[in-house]
Amino acid sequence: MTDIVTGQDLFDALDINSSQTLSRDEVILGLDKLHLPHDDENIDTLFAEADDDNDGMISRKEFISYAKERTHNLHLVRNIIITYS
Ligand SMILES: [Ca+2]
Repeated sequence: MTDIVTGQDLFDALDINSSQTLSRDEVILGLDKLHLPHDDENIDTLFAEADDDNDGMISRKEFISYAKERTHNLHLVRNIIITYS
């Protein structure tokens, strides 16, 4: 495994039905699948920060833009995934 997890990788892991958009339920299911802790506040924050057009879905473009701004946090998520997988 490499030391780099990209926003694309995380989007693909969360996009369970490969629709190229993430719904709130899909994000929750994806985080559950990855055994990542989350709560309503986390999800609210994610959508408030990432859903730029406020359509209730996070597109790949929105997610990648969000992820690029938060590379450090992605590395933390990656470490959590490795630790608990
Ligand atoms: Ca959106």
